[in-house]
Amino acid sequence: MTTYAPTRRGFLASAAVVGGAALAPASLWRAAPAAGAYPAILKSTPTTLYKDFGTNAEMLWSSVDPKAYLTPQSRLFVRNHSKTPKNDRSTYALKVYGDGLSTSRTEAEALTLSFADLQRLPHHDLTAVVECTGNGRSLFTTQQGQSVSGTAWTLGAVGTVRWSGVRLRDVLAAVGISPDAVSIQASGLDDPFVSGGTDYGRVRRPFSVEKALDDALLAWGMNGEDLLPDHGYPLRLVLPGWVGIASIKWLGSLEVSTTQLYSPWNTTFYRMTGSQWPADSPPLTVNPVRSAWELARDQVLPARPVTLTGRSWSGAGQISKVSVSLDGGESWRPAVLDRRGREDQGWTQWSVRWGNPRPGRHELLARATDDQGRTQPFEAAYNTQGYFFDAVVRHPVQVA
Ligand SMILES: Nc1nc2c(c(=O)[nH]1)N[C@H]1C(S)=C(S)[C@@H](COP(=O)(O)O)O[C@H]1N2
Ligand SMILES: [Mo]
Repeated sequence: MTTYAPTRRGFLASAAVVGGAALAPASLWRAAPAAGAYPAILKSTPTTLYKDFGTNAEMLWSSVDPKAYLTPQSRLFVRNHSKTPKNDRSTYALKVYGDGLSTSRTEAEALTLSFADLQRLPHHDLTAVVECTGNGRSLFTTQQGQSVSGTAWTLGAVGTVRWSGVRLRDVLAAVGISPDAVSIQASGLDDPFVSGGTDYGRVRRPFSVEKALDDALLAWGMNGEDLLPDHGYPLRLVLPGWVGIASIKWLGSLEVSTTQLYSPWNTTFYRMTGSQWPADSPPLTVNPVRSAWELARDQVLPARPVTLTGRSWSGAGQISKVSVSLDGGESWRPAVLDRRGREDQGWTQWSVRWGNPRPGRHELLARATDDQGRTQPFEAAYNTQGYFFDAVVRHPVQVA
């Protein structure tokens, strides 16, 4: 996506487009392009920080500040099925309905909760990784020689942020939920997703009542700021540790049901597909273990001792061990775990001293294990949509 020079008309147009503009520093806003056009992503995504995929943009690992544990909103990847919608906190309403409420309600009879209603519930914060199911997808091709469909992310469709909001279990207790409820469908307020001539309707995905009552959050804040429009303003669902698609942005409704609910996002998309997978493979939920170096691919390093840094994360728990290789996988040593997600579900920062980088091309590898005993494999399981690339990445660098 192009970043346009701010013209007078551009500033006025972008201010009119975005209800929450006053909540974020002006520098985060992308000026509007020509009259009538409306960009998919509203915040600025400069090429120094992002790789641009049009409706999606990934964080460049080479731009990550090793001293910052949290990913700033101005640097967090964006994944939009259509485009960031315009929402206004003062008129916002969350609809809650379904036969799984203590008093069954059709969609037409939905309870509506205003932003002020939600803010009256106990506030809760948590730190968690947010990561796209397809993060690392391009490595199926570049590292495993396989072709897959979807955005060709490298490893930057991930971040760790501090969310603020209210627990979904407190919201459900306030509206009244039936003991027979099993499934909740979250729907976004963004435009319907149209792809290959098919209109799939609004982005929506069901999840278990068990997850809802465990650690699900309805979030209005990130890292102490109001959510930016691109990240779900005014309210999004957060399902910590689960695939990014589970955390529906611009949350418009929750349908609570006594029967399992379905949408294209748990049947067609975000399941393992391909000849080696059963036709009824389950919807993907908990993210795997992955690692990244805070370096560009093919980054040029000087031929003198250097401390290299990176991060590892898991949807299932804390990282307990990271092994690294600086010689293409011939020898391994433990990385120093510098800072972990002490609470909640953030990532772990690590470092390794490279004492004698010799001129030439080298491959750096990092392999993490989580406290559930899951270790990154050397080959990711092939699937046609390129989900869950969790293999140890061979990261090329040049020493000159
Ligand atoms: N309503 C809605 N929610 C959504 C999406 C979307 O397109 N629409 N994309 C999902 C996907 S695939 C991911 S990876 C995350 C990305 O969150 P972010 O853009 O805030 O980083 O949002 C999820 N929630
Ligand atoms: Mo995603």
